[in-house]
Amino acid sequence: MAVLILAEIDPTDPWFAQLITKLKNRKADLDLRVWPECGKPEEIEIVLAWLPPLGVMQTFPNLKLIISLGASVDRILVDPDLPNHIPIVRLVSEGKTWQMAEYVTLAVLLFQRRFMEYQALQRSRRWKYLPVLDARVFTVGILGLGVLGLTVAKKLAAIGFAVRGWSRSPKAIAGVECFHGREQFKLFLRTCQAIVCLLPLTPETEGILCHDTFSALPTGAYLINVGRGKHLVEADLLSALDSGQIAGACLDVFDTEPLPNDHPFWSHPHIIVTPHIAAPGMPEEVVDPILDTINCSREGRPLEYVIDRNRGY
Ligand code: NDP
Ligand code: OXD
Repeated sequence: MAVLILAEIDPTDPWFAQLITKLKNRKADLDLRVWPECGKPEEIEIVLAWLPPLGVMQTFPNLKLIISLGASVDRILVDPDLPNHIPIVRLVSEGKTWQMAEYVTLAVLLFQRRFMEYQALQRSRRWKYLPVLDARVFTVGILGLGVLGLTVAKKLAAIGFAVRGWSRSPKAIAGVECFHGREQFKLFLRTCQAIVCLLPLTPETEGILCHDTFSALPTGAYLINVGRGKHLVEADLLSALDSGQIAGACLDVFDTEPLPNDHPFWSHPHIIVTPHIAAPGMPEEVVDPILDTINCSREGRPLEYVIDRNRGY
């Protein structure tokens, strides 16, 4: 039985090229196929999915498992023809978690130490001191305290930031002030100098980074969105930047990716754009969790990181 990589990708993409080589090197007997070269549909037992084309999964009658090649599954669940009895496992790896912690820490420090403003001053050759808020009072609010949010929160707390976190269910995390549920959302936002979106995209979280949320923050707060583009109402961010309610944003994910050439975010002086690179994980490091999951499935052992389709994450 075969494992199929089902992804709408550029065939020369180096991350995928490396992943394929490493999977083959580690497990020479793995019958690995890459869509659209599927062979006979009845031979496909496991799919490794990243931005999978819609409607394809249902054409594999013997499919037993879907492994997301990302931490998220929103682009898999969006398929209206997805067979509903197949477990979906998401990819969790230490390297991916560390990459996310690095990215967010960098963005928080850039904003707290006002580097975007210093870059603008540099361009006009101006030598000027800008006051900064001490990290202990520069409160960072993390939306989502899962695998990634929890690590990010702990790392920021460890380097001295005041950290708050918000999740669906209640949590107790040393050094992090925890809030949960819609009813505590505004209370959570009230003192955040920066917010970091590390939520999964679900019907409850879509559009959560909107005018109402920005208005509940202190004036001049910062936004870091590393969740999904659809968490953000783009027009609301542009208005909040115009009014000064939001002072700057660092965005890694977008409603349309790649970000269209004529999009206003590209040239906005208070927006940092990165091309969905916060935490891809290293191919050599995601091979183990993928092969372990394949083995568990084949040997009938319990699977880790199975998503709950009702919750959407
Ligand atoms: P997890 O599933 O481990 O954690 C999700 C967190 O979000 C949980 O704490 C959960 O609460 C919380 N949450 C979910 N729904 C709600 C809600 N309605 N209200 C409040 N809190 C909610 O996910 P990960 O940490 O692994 O990943 C988070 C997201 O980061 C991914 O879904 C993906 O979109 C994004 N990502 C982006 C990458 C990039 O490169 N830009 C790379 C990897 C991931 P609870 O704990 O109570 O269940
Ligand atoms: C992911 C991502 O979900 O890279 O893993 O965005």
